[in-house]
Amino acid sequence: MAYFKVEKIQFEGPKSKNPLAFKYYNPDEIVMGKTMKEQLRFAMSYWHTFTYMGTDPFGGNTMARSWDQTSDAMERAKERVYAAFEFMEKMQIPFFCFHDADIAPRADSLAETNRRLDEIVAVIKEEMNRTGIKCLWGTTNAFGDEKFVHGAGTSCNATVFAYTAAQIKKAMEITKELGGQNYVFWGGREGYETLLNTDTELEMDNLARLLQMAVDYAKEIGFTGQLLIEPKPKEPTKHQYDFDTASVLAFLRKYNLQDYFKINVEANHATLAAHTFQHELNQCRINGVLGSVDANMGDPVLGWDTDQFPTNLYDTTLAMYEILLDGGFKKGGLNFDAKVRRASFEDEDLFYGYIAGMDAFARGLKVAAKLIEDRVFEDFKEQRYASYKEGIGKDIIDGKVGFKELEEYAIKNGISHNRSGRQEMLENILNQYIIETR
Ligand code: XUL
Ligand code: CO
Repeated sequence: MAYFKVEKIQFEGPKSKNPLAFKYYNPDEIVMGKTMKEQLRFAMSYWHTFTYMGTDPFGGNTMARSWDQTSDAMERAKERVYAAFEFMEKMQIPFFCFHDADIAPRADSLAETNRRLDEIVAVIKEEMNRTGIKCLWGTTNAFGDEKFVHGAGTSCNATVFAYTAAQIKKAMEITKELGGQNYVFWGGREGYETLLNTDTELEMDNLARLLQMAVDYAKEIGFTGQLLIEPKPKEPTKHQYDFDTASVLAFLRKYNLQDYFKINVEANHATLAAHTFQHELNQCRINGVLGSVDANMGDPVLGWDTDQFPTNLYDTTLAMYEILLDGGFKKGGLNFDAKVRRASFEDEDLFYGYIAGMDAFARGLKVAAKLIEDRVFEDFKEQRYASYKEGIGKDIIDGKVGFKELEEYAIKNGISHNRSGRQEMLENILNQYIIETR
C-alpha cells in the first residue's frame, strides 16, 4: 500500500518550475571527486518526520497522517516503518536516524519495551534489505518520559541513572543490529534549572561515568560505529552541560574520553549558543572531532529551537566549506533534524521540506567546492598570516624565542604596519560565488 500520492522526486535542474522536483540535488553529479549522494549523505529524522503531529506548547495535533490511523500501537509502529521507507525511497534519501522511542511504543515494563523494539527492528531490517537504505545513527530518548524529570545520567536519583544505562544498552544493541554507522548522545535533560539544588560536580562526574560505560559496552559487543555527542546550550533545561563544542571538548578531556567521541553539530543549537553554524563546525574541524551534522535552522527573530528545514544558502555554503576542508564526511552525514511548520500539515509538505533542505545543501556543496578549488579564502588567509612564515614570526612558531628575546626584538624593531582585514570585499566575493557558481 502506498501512503503518499507524490511520485519519486527527480532532479530536473534549476530551470524547472515543478515544485516536486530537485533543482540542485543531482545525486550522481560528481563534486570534488565524489557523487553528491556520497558527499552529502542525507538522512531522514524518524522523529520529526514520522512522529511529529504538529503540537506546540499552546495546542495539539494539526496533522492527521495516513500511517497513523490504526488504534493498535504496535500496528501503528509497523505502518510507520512502511511509510518511512516509502518516503525515503521517493525522496532518494539514503539514510535514516532514530530514537528508540520513535520506532516502538514504550510499555510499562522495560522488558516488554525491549521486546517491542525487537519486533519493530525486524520489520525495519526487512525494509532496509528491500530498499538498500541504511542507518546513519541511533540514539535513546532519555528525556521525554516523566522519570527523567531530574535528568537521566545526571539525575539525583540513582535508580534513574541505572534505568538510563539500561535504555542506552538496548538502544546501542539495536543500532548495531541495524548497522548504524554512529551512535548519538544528546543529553536532553542533562543540565539544571537552578544551582540552589544542584551538585554540578557529582552530576558531571556521573555523566562521564555513563559515557565511559557506553564506551566499554560498545567495545564488548563489537559496535564499531562512531560515538557522537550533540551539544546544545539550553532547552529543555536552562543550562545544558553539553553547551557547545568547546565545552564538550573540555568535558571529554577532563574525563579522558576524548579518544572515543566526536561531535554531532546541530545548526539551530549553534544559534542558541550564540555561535554561527560555521563556527561550531570550524571548532570541530580544527580539533579533529567533526563527526556528523543535524541539518536544520532556527529563526533569527525567535530565540528557541524551531528546527526548521535549512534554506539559508550562506549557512549551507559555509557549512559545506568546513566539511569539505575536513576531507568530507567519513561515517557522518547530514541528518535533517527538521520539521515542517505546524500549519504545513498536509503529507505533501514533508516533500517540500526535504526538497528545500536537500537543494539548499546541494547548492551549498557546489559553491563551497568552487570556493575551495579557487582558494578564495585560503590565499587571502595565507597572505594575512604571512608574517609567521619567516623572521621573528617563524621563530615564534618554531618555539625558538621566549619573552626575553621578544622584548629585545620589540625594542629594536617596533611593529610593522597592520593591514586591512577586507571583510566587506570577502563578503562580496562570497555573494558572487553563491550567485554565479554553476
Ligand atoms: C533536540 C535534538 C535531538 C537530537 C537527538 O534538540 O536535536 O533530536 O538530535 O536526540
Ligand atoms: Co539534533
